[in-house]
Amino acid sequence: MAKQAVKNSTESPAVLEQYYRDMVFLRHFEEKCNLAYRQGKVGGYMHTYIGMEALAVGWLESIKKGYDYVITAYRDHAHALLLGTDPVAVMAELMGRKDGTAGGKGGSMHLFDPERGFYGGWGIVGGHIPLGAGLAFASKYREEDRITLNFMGDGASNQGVVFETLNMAGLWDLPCIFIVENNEFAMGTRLEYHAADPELWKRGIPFDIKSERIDGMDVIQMKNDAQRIVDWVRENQKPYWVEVMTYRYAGHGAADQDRQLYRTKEEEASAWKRDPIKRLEAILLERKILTPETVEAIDAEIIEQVDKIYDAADASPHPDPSEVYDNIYTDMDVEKGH
Ligand SMILES: Cc1ncc(C[n+]2csc(CCOP(=O)(O)OP(=O)(O)O)c2C)c(N)n1
Ligand SMILES: [Mg+2]
Repeated sequence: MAKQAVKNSTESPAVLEQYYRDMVFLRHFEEKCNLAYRQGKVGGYMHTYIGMEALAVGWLESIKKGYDYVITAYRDHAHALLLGTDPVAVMAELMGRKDGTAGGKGGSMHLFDPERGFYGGWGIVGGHIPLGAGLAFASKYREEDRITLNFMGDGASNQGVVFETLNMAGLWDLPCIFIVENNEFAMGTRLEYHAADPELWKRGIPFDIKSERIDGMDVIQMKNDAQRIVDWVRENQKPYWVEVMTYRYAGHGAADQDRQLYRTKEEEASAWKRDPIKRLEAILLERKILTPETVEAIDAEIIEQVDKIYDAADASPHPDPSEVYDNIYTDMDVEKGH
């Protein structure tokens, strides 16, 4: 079925090229983030999405950007960038600078851009899942037809709060899509060692939630499946649970330099054969939408674009020390409740 969807895909050449550009942009952007980390310009934790690009591109292409809600964990650069958050602000946030999305106080794990429907960027594994259900509840309560994409990792799907949230989502028919980004690892722990039943797709079933497993390494297939599910949830105003199969090429975070403690070089090399960027590139070349020359030109163009983003972010000043206590607490009017 997967192959057929790709073969029969009706996306125009321009759309397919855009998916390609988006994925290449994310890859180069995050390679630059890794460089900035190694240069000591990024403090705290940082987790890249390298290898998983097709997943976010497919899902975010299938929603109404800026209208629907999106929430995820700390592996959040791709989601923010694809929703249109200024890449300079994202890079500056990683570097702890004034022009960052949170003025440099949030860092890589806490990107946030509610104007574009992006509600973070959260560091506590599984902790944001009920918040995502809350977003879906809000749109239902207000009788809007927004849907919420509630992303989590395979490890996060074991957290107790996820099961409580699924119960409420099933009970209250929340228009929320729970998306498990199954990249086969929770830090250094392989799926089989952390999940009693590694078929994570089944976890919505006890809560009467439609559930399925899909491939997240082929962007065309991903987009088709995501669109079908997004349309169904918008139409039926009910939740959906999806396990998306992907792979994390990098270490867990930028500080994880010992990947061979939990997986072999051979496994990594074999996983690279499924690289979603190369996979789409092969299709574009085969359909003559791109040539080897245009592939190279796109790459060079995006590298230059990312270099400029890095320079602009690096030119942003560090926040003034006098602002250290700003935006930590908010003044609340107890009478009004906000
Ligand atoms: C409640 C909680 N426990 C432990 C951690 C430490 N921790 C950070 S990431 C992580 C692994 C999560 O793996 P997964 O959900 O598969 O997401 P991935 O990193 O693969 O995207 C752990 C255990 C945490 N941040 N929060
Ligand atoms: Mg994982």
